[in-house]
Amino acid sequence: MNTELAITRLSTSNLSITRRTRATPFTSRVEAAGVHAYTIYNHTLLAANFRGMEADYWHLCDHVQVWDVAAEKQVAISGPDAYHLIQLMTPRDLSKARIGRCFYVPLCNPEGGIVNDPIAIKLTENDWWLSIADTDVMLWAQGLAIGFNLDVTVTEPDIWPLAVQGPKAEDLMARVFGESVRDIKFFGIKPMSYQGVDMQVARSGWSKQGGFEIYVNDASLALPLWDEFFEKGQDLNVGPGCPNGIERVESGLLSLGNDMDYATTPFECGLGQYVDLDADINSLSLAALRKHVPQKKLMGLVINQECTISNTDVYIGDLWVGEITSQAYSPKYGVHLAFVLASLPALGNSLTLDAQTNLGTLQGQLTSLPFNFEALGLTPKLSSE
Ligand code: THG
Repeated sequence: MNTELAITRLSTSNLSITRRTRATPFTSRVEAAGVHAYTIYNHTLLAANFRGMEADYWHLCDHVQVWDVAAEKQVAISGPDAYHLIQLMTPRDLSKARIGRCFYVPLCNPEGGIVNDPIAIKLTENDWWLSIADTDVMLWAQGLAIGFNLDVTVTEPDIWPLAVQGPKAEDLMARVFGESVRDIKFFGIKPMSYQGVDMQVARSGWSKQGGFEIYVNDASLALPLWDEFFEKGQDLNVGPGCPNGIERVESGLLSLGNDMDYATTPFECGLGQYVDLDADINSLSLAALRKHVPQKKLMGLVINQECTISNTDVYIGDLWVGEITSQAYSPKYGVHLAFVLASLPALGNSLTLDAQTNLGTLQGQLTSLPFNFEALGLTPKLSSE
Protein backbone atom coordinates (compact mmCIF):
# COMPACT_ATOMS: atom_id res chain seq x y z
CA MET A 1 0.00 0.00 0.00
CA ASN A 2 1.38 3.37 -0.89
CA THR A 3 0.05 5.58 1.85
CA GLU A 4 1.90 8.71 0.81
CA LEU A 5 0.59 8.97 -2.71
CA ALA A 6 -3.01 8.47 -1.79
CA ILE A 7 -3.21 11.64 0.23
CA THR A 8 -0.95 13.87 -1.85
CA ARG A 9 -3.09 16.56 -3.39
CA LEU A 10 -0.95 19.12 -5.17
CA SER A 11 2.39 18.98 -6.84
CA THR A 12 4.56 21.98 -7.53
CA SER A 13 5.41 21.00 -11.11
CA ASN A 14 3.26 21.86 -14.08
CA LEU A 15 1.34 19.48 -16.29
CA SER A 16 2.38 19.51 -19.90
CA ILE A 17 -0.75 19.38 -22.03
CA THR A 18 -0.64 17.73 -25.44
CA ARG A 19 -3.26 16.04 -27.60
CA ARG A 20 -2.96 12.98 -25.35
CA THR A 21 -4.25 15.02 -22.45
CA ARG A 22 -7.31 16.74 -23.74
CA ALA A 23 -8.30 20.28 -22.96
CA THR A 24 -12.00 21.07 -23.33
CA PRO A 25 -13.94 23.78 -25.17
CA PHE A 26 -14.30 25.52 -21.78
CA THR A 27 -10.62 25.36 -20.75
CA SER A 28 -9.83 28.96 -21.70
CA ARG A 29 -12.58 30.20 -19.38
CA VAL A 30 -11.55 27.80 -16.60
CA GLU A 31 -8.04 29.25 -16.87
CA ALA A 32 -9.32 32.83 -16.95
CA ALA A 33 -11.41 32.09 -13.85
CA GLY A 34 -8.20 31.33 -11.96
CA VAL A 35 -8.16 27.54 -11.70
CA HIS A 36 -5.69 26.56 -9.01
CA ALA A 37 -5.28 22.82 -9.65
CA TYR A 38 -6.34 20.21 -12.17
CA THR A 39 -6.73 16.50 -12.05
CA ILE A 40 -6.77 14.27 -15.13
CA TYR A 41 -9.98 12.29 -15.71
CA ASN A 42 -10.65 10.25 -18.84
CA HIS A 43 -7.44 11.70 -20.29
CA THR A 44 -8.99 15.14 -19.96
CA LEU A 45 -8.42 18.19 -17.76
CA LEU A 46 -10.79 18.45 -14.82
CA ALA A 47 -10.46 21.43 -12.49
CA ALA A 48 -9.97 20.50 -8.85
CA ASN A 49 -9.74 23.82 -7.04
CA PHE A 50 -10.39 27.52 -7.66
CA ARG A 51 -10.37 29.62 -4.48
CA GLY A 52 -9.36 26.87 -2.08
CA MET A 53 -11.31 23.75 -1.16
CA GLU A 54 -13.15 25.35 1.73
CA ALA A 55 -14.00 28.61 -0.04
CA ASP A 56 -15.20 26.62 -3.08
CA TYR A 57 -17.23 24.41 -0.73
CA TRP A 58 -19.13 27.23 0.98
CA HIS A 59 -19.76 28.96 -2.31
CA LEU A 60 -21.22 25.74 -3.75
CA CYS A 61 -23.46 25.26 -0.69
CA ASP A 62 -24.67 28.89 -0.67
CA HIS A 63 -24.82 30.01 -4.31
CA VAL A 64 -24.36 28.52 -7.79
CA GLN A 65 -21.32 27.30 -9.69
CA VAL A 66 -20.57 26.45 -13.30
CA TRP A 67 -18.40 23.34 -13.68
CA ASP A 68 -16.48 22.19 -16.76
CA VAL A 69 -17.10 18.46 -16.44
CA ALA A 70 -16.34 17.68 -20.09
CA ALA A 71 -14.05 14.96 -18.66
CA GLU A 72 -17.22 12.96 -18.02
CA LYS A 73 -17.02 11.45 -21.50
CA GLN A 74 -20.05 9.95 -23.19
CA VAL A 75 -19.81 6.42 -24.55
CA ALA A 76 -22.60 6.32 -27.12
CA ILE A 77 -24.11 2.91 -27.86
CA SER A 78 -26.50 2.82 -30.80
CA GLY A 79 -28.25 0.13 -32.76
CA PRO A 80 -30.76 -2.70 -32.34
CA ASP A 81 -28.57 -4.41 -29.70
CA ALA A 82 -27.82 -1.27 -27.65
CA TYR A 83 -29.89 -2.37 -24.65
CA HIS A 84 -28.50 -5.90 -24.88
CA LEU A 85 -24.92 -4.59 -24.67
CA ILE A 86 -25.62 -2.21 -21.79
CA GLN A 87 -27.43 -4.91 -19.86
CA LEU A 88 -24.44 -7.24 -20.30
CA MET A 89 -22.29 -4.57 -18.68
CA THR A 90 -24.47 -3.75 -15.66
CA PRO A 91 -26.20 -5.92 -13.04
CA ARG A 92 -28.88 -3.20 -12.59
CA ASP A 93 -32.12 -4.22 -14.34
CA LEU A 94 -32.64 -1.76 -17.21
CA SER A 95 -35.24 -3.87 -19.01
CA LYS A 96 -38.04 -1.48 -18.06
CA ALA A 97 -36.02 1.74 -18.42
CA ARG A 98 -37.96 4.63 -19.90
CA ILE A 99 -36.71 7.03 -22.55
CA GLY A 100 -35.64 10.38 -21.11
CA ARG A 101 -34.33 8.96 -17.85
CA CYS A 102 -30.86 8.66 -16.29
CA PHE A 103 -29.78 5.67 -14.20
CA TYR A 104 -26.77 5.43 -11.90
CA VAL A 105 -25.36 2.01 -12.78
CA PRO A 106 -22.35 0.02 -11.65
CA LEU A 107 -20.66 -1.67 -14.64
CA CYS A 108 -19.15 -4.95 -13.49
CA ASN A 109 -16.78 -7.55 -14.90
CA PRO A 110 -17.60 -11.29 -14.78
CA GLU A 111 -16.08 -11.50 -11.27
CA GLY A 112 -18.41 -8.74 -10.07
CA GLY A 113 -15.66 -6.11 -9.84
CA ILE A 114 -16.54 -2.54 -10.74
CA VAL A 115 -15.34 -1.45 -14.18
CA ASN A 116 -17.00 1.96 -13.98
CA ASP A 117 -19.97 3.69 -12.30
CA PRO A 118 -21.52 5.85 -15.02
CA ILE A 119 -24.87 7.45 -15.44
CA ALA A 120 -26.68 5.47 -18.16
CA ILE A 121 -28.97 7.66 -20.23
CA LYS A 122 -31.73 6.25 -22.42
CA LEU A 123 -32.24 8.71 -25.27
CA THR A 124 -34.30 6.56 -27.65
CA GLU A 125 -35.13 2.87 -27.81
CA ASN A 126 -31.84 2.21 -29.62
CA ASP A 127 -29.64 5.06 -28.41
CA TRP A 128 -27.99 5.10 -25.02
CA TRP A 129 -25.13 7.07 -23.50
CA LEU A 130 -22.93 6.04 -20.65
CA SER A 131 -21.64 9.18 -18.94
CA ILE A 132 -18.51 7.62 -17.58
CA ALA A 133 -16.14 7.89 -14.64
CA ASP A 134 -12.41 7.50 -15.16
CA THR A 135 -11.81 4.20 -17.01
CA ASP A 136 -11.81 3.36 -20.73
CA VAL A 137 -15.34 2.00 -21.05
CA MET A 138 -15.47 2.49 -24.82
CA LEU A 139 -12.77 -0.15 -25.36
CA TRP A 140 -14.53 -2.67 -23.13
CA ALA A 141 -17.88 -2.02 -24.81
CA GLN A 142 -16.35 -2.39 -28.26
CA GLY A 143 -14.68 -5.63 -27.22
CA LEU A 144 -17.96 -7.03 -25.91
CA ALA A 145 -19.77 -5.95 -29.07
CA ILE A 146 -17.24 -7.85 -31.18
CA GLY A 147 -17.15 -10.89 -28.90
CA PHE A 148 -20.94 -11.21 -28.67
CA ASN A 149 -21.43 -10.28 -32.33
CA LEU A 150 -23.82 -7.45 -31.46
CA ASP A 151 -25.46 -5.09 -33.92
CA VAL A 152 -24.30 -1.81 -32.34
CA THR A 153 -21.91 1.05 -32.87
CA VAL A 154 -19.85 2.21 -29.88
CA THR A 155 -18.28 5.65 -30.09
CA GLU A 156 -17.09 8.50 -27.87
CA PRO A 157 -18.84 11.46 -29.50
CA ASP A 158 -17.80 15.10 -29.13
CA ILE A 159 -20.01 15.98 -26.17
CA TRP A 160 -18.82 18.10 -23.29
CA PRO A 161 -20.99 18.18 -20.17
CA LEU A 162 -21.23 21.47 -18.30
CA ALA A 163 -22.71 21.31 -14.80
CA VAL A 164 -24.57 24.07 -12.99
CA GLN A 165 -24.65 23.19 -9.29
CA GLY A 166 -25.83 24.77 -6.08
CA PRO A 167 -29.07 25.99 -4.48
CA LYS A 168 -29.50 28.78 -7.05
CA ALA A 169 -28.83 26.51 -10.05
CA GLU A 170 -32.47 26.19 -11.05
CA ASP A 171 -32.99 29.96 -11.15
CA LEU A 172 -29.88 30.47 -13.23
CA MET A 173 -30.82 27.65 -15.61
CA ALA A 174 -34.29 29.14 -16.06
CA ARG A 175 -32.77 32.47 -17.08
CA VAL A 176 -30.69 30.79 -19.78
CA PHE A 177 -32.88 27.87 -20.95
CA GLY A 178 -36.36 29.12 -20.02
CA GLU A 179 -38.83 28.31 -17.27
CA SER A 180 -39.58 24.80 -18.55
CA VAL A 181 -36.20 23.64 -17.27
CA ARG A 182 -37.82 23.66 -13.82
CA ASP A 183 -40.04 20.75 -14.91
CA ILE A 184 -37.10 18.36 -15.33
CA LYS A 185 -37.22 15.90 -12.45
CA PHE A 186 -34.18 14.46 -10.65
CA PHE A 187 -32.37 12.20 -13.15
CA GLY A 188 -34.77 13.21 -15.91
CA ILE A 189 -33.26 14.41 -19.20
CA LYS A 190 -34.68 16.18 -22.23
CA PRO A 191 -33.44 18.12 -25.24
CA MET A 192 -33.49 21.90 -24.78
CA SER A 193 -32.63 24.50 -27.37
CA TYR A 194 -29.66 26.81 -26.97
CA GLN A 195 -29.14 29.31 -29.82
CA GLY A 196 -31.16 27.01 -32.06
CA VAL A 197 -29.19 23.86 -31.20
CA ASP A 198 -30.82 21.05 -29.22
CA MET A 199 -28.74 19.81 -26.30
CA GLN A 200 -29.68 17.23 -23.70
CA VAL A 201 -30.24 18.78 -20.26
CA ALA A 202 -30.54 16.64 -17.12
CA ARG A 203 -31.20 17.37 -13.47
CA SER A 204 -28.09 15.67 -12.10
CA GLY A 205 -24.53 16.38 -11.05
CA TRP A 206 -21.81 15.24 -8.73
CA SER A 207 -22.97 17.19 -5.69
CA LYS A 208 -25.98 17.02 -3.41
CA GLN A 209 -26.61 20.75 -3.63
CA GLY A 210 -28.98 20.37 -6.57
CA GLY A 211 -28.39 21.29 -10.16
CA PHE A 212 -28.28 20.41 -13.83
CA GLU A 213 -25.94 19.09 -16.47
CA ILE A 214 -25.96 20.30 -20.06
CA TYR A 215 -24.53 17.90 -22.62
CA VAL A 216 -23.00 20.53 -24.91
CA ASN A 217 -22.73 19.07 -28.41
CA ASP A 218 -21.47 22.07 -30.39
CA ALA A 219 -18.02 23.36 -29.47
CA SER A 220 -18.76 26.76 -30.95
CA LEU A 221 -21.50 27.29 -28.35
CA ALA A 222 -19.37 26.32 -25.34
CA LEU A 223 -17.94 29.76 -24.59
CA PRO A 224 -21.16 31.69 -25.37
CA LEU A 225 -23.00 29.38 -22.95
CA TRP A 226 -20.34 29.73 -20.24
CA ASP A 227 -20.37 33.52 -20.63
CA GLU A 228 -24.14 33.73 -20.56
CA PHE A 229 -24.25 31.90 -17.23
CA PHE A 230 -21.82 34.43 -15.78
CA GLU A 231 -23.66 37.45 -17.26
CA LYS A 232 -27.10 36.34 -16.15
CA GLY A 233 -25.97 35.00 -12.79
CA GLN A 234 -24.13 38.01 -11.39
CA ASP A 235 -26.80 38.82 -8.81
CA LEU A 236 -26.92 35.13 -7.86
CA ASN A 237 -23.21 35.27 -7.06
CA VAL A 238 -22.39 32.71 -9.76
CA GLY A 239 -18.81 31.46 -9.70
CA PRO A 240 -16.54 28.91 -11.31
CA GLY A 241 -16.41 25.54 -9.58
CA CYS A 242 -15.64 21.87 -9.87
CA PRO A 243 -16.50 18.65 -8.06
CA ASN A 244 -15.60 19.51 -4.47
CA GLY A 245 -13.75 17.05 -2.29
CA ILE A 246 -15.40 18.23 0.92
CA GLU A 247 -18.96 18.33 -0.39
CA ARG A 248 -18.83 14.95 -2.06
CA VAL A 249 -17.41 13.21 1.02
CA GLU A 250 -20.08 14.83 3.21
CA SER A 251 -22.68 13.70 0.66
CA GLY A 252 -21.34 10.16 0.41
CA LEU A 253 -20.70 10.30 -3.34
CA LEU A 254 -18.17 7.69 -4.42
CA SER A 255 -15.17 8.26 -6.67
CA LEU A 256 -14.06 5.42 -8.92
CA GLY A 257 -10.34 4.73 -8.54
CA ASN A 258 -10.38 6.21 -5.05
CA ASP A 259 -13.19 4.48 -3.17
CA MET A 260 -13.64 1.42 -5.40
CA ASP A 261 -11.97 -0.22 -8.35
CA TYR A 262 -11.91 -3.44 -10.41
CA ALA A 263 -11.32 -5.45 -7.22
CA THR A 264 -14.35 -4.04 -5.37
CA THR A 265 -17.90 -5.27 -5.89
CA PRO A 266 -20.99 -3.05 -5.63
CA PHE A 267 -21.93 -4.82 -2.37
CA GLU A 268 -18.58 -3.96 -0.85
CA CYS A 269 -18.73 -0.23 -1.62
CA GLY A 270 -22.37 0.46 -0.85
CA LEU A 271 -23.78 0.27 -4.37
CA GLY A 272 -25.71 -2.94 -3.70
CA GLN A 273 -29.02 -1.13 -4.20
CA TYR A 274 -28.11 -0.85 -7.89
CA VAL A 275 -27.75 -4.63 -8.33
CA ASP A 276 -30.87 -6.64 -9.16
CA LEU A 277 -29.90 -10.17 -8.12
CA ASP A 278 -33.33 -11.64 -8.90
CA ALA A 279 -33.80 -9.99 -12.28
CA ASP A 280 -34.26 -12.15 -15.34
CA ILE A 281 -31.64 -10.31 -17.38
CA ASN A 282 -28.55 -11.24 -19.33
CA SER A 283 -25.73 -9.58 -17.40
CA LEU A 284 -22.08 -10.66 -17.31
CA SER A 285 -21.60 -10.22 -13.57
CA LEU A 286 -24.85 -11.54 -12.11
CA ALA A 287 -23.74 -15.16 -11.66
CA ALA A 288 -20.69 -14.07 -9.67
CA LEU A 289 -22.59 -11.46 -7.68
CA ARG A 290 -25.23 -14.01 -6.68
CA LYS A 291 -22.53 -16.22 -5.12
CA HIS A 292 -20.44 -13.36 -3.81
CA VAL A 293 -19.45 -13.14 -0.15
CA PRO A 294 -18.25 -9.58 0.59
CA GLN A 295 -14.70 -9.44 1.97
CA LYS A 296 -14.62 -5.73 2.75
CA LYS A 297 -16.96 -2.85 3.32
CA LEU A 298 -16.76 0.86 2.62
CA MET A 299 -17.71 2.68 5.81
CA GLY A 300 -17.82 6.21 7.14
CA LEU A 301 -15.36 7.37 9.77
CA VAL A 302 -15.91 10.44 11.95
CA ILE A 303 -13.01 11.97 13.88
CA ASN A 304 -14.09 14.68 16.29
CA GLN A 305 -11.39 17.21 15.46
CA GLU A 306 -9.68 18.85 12.54
CA CYS A 307 -6.56 16.93 11.58
CA THR A 308 -4.41 15.84 8.67
CA ILE A 309 -4.36 12.13 7.90
CA SER A 310 -0.69 11.16 7.84
CA ASN A 311 -1.11 7.49 6.89
CA THR A 312 -4.13 6.02 5.15
CA ASP A 313 -3.82 2.66 6.95
CA VAL A 314 -6.23 2.27 9.85
CA TYR A 315 -5.97 -0.09 12.81
CA ILE A 316 -7.78 -1.48 15.81
CA GLY A 317 -4.91 -1.55 18.27
CA ASP A 318 -2.16 -3.38 16.35
CA LEU A 319 -4.52 -5.03 13.89
CA TRP A 320 -4.62 -3.57 10.38
CA VAL A 321 -8.28 -3.12 9.42
CA GLY A 322 -8.21 -1.28 6.14
CA GLU A 323 -7.47 2.03 4.52
CA ILE A 324 -8.86 5.48 4.15
CA THR A 325 -9.88 6.01 0.51
CA SER A 326 -11.14 9.61 0.70
CA GLN A 327 -11.25 12.17 3.48
CA ALA A 328 -11.94 15.80 4.24
CA TYR A 329 -12.49 18.13 7.15
CA SER A 330 -16.13 19.13 7.20
CA PRO A 331 -16.42 22.82 8.00
CA LYS A 332 -20.20 22.44 8.25
CA TYR A 333 -20.10 19.80 11.00
CA GLY A 334 -16.73 20.58 12.56
CA VAL A 335 -15.45 17.01 12.27
CA HIS A 336 -13.03 15.14 10.06
CA LEU A 337 -14.82 12.71 7.73
CA ALA A 338 -13.36 9.74 5.89
CA PHE A 339 -14.37 6.73 3.87
CA VAL A 340 -12.65 3.56 5.05
CA LEU A 341 -12.45 0.39 2.99
CA ALA A 342 -12.40 -2.05 5.90
CA SER A 343 -11.60 -5.75 5.85
CA LEU A 344 -14.71 -7.45 7.27
CA PRO A 345 -12.87 -10.28 9.08
CA ALA A 346 -10.54 -7.75 10.75
CA LEU A 347 -13.31 -5.30 11.56
CA GLY A 348 -15.55 -7.72 13.46
CA ASN A 349 -18.14 -5.81 15.48
CA SER A 350 -15.91 -2.87 16.22
CA LEU A 351 -17.54 0.57 16.27
CA THR A 352 -14.32 2.57 16.37
CA LEU A 353 -10.86 2.41 14.87
CA ASP A 354 -7.57 4.28 15.04
CA ALA A 355 -6.31 6.68 12.39
CA GLN A 356 -2.79 8.11 12.09
CA THR A 357 -2.84 11.90 12.00
CA ASN A 358 -0.62 14.94 12.46
CA LEU A 359 -1.99 15.00 16.03
CA GLY A 360 -0.95 11.41 16.66
CA THR A 361 -3.23 8.38 16.76
CA LEU A 362 -6.87 9.48 16.92
CA GLN A 363 -9.88 7.28 17.48
CA GLY A 364 -12.72 7.66 15.01
CA GLN A 365 -16.31 6.47 15.09
CA LEU A 366 -17.39 4.04 12.37
CA THR A 367 -20.73 4.60 10.71
CA SER A 368 -22.64 3.55 7.64
CA LEU A 369 -22.65 5.60 4.43
CA PRO A 370 -24.02 8.02 3.47
CA PHE A 371 -23.32 9.86 6.72
CA ASN A 372 -26.44 10.47 8.77
CA PHE A 373 -25.36 13.60 10.61
CA GLU A 374 -28.54 13.90 12.63
CA ALA A 375 -28.17 10.35 13.95
CA LEU A 376 -24.53 11.15 14.74
CA GLY A 377 -25.74 14.08 16.85
CA LEU A 378 -24.06 16.65 14.59
CA THR A 379 -25.80 19.89 13.70
CA PRO A 380 -24.82 21.86 10.60
CA LYS A 381 -23.35 25.33 10.58
CA LEU A 382 -25.44 27.08 7.97
CA SER A 383 -22.87 29.17 6.12
CA SER A 384 -19.30 30.37 6.22
CA GLU A 385 -20.26 33.54 8.11
N1 THG B 1 -22.59 13.32 -14.02
C1 THG B 1 -22.40 12.81 -15.25
N2 THG B 1 -21.49 11.88 -15.51
C2 THG B 1 -20.71 11.42 -14.49
C3 THG B 1 -20.87 11.89 -13.19
C4 THG B 1 -21.86 12.87 -12.96
N3 THG B 1 -19.77 10.48 -14.75
C5 THG B 1 -18.79 10.21 -13.78
C6 THG B 1 -19.31 10.19 -12.37
N4 THG B 1 -20.12 11.39 -12.14
C7 THG B 1 -20.16 8.97 -12.18
N5 THG B 1 -20.47 8.75 -10.80
C8 THG B 1 -21.65 9.18 -10.20
C9 THG B 1 -21.83 8.94 -8.86
C10 THG B 1 -22.99 9.33 -8.23
C11 THG B 1 -23.97 9.98 -8.94
C12 THG B 1 -23.78 10.25 -10.26
C13 THG B 1 -22.63 9.84 -10.90
C14 THG B 1 -25.24 10.40 -8.29
N6 THG B 1 -25.72 9.66 -7.30
C15 THG B 1 -26.91 10.00 -6.56
C16 THG B 1 -26.75 9.45 -5.16
O1 THG B 1 -25.85 8.67 -4.93
O2 THG B 1 -27.52 9.84 -4.32
C17 THG B 1 -28.18 9.52 -7.19
C18 THG B 1 -28.23 8.08 -7.55
C19 THG B 1 -29.63 7.59 -7.88
O3 THG B 1 -30.54 7.87 -7.10
O4 THG B 1 -29.80 6.90 -8.88
O5 THG B 1 -25.84 11.40 -8.66
O6 THG B 1 -22.05 13.39 -11.83
N7 THG B 1 -23.13 13.28 -16.26
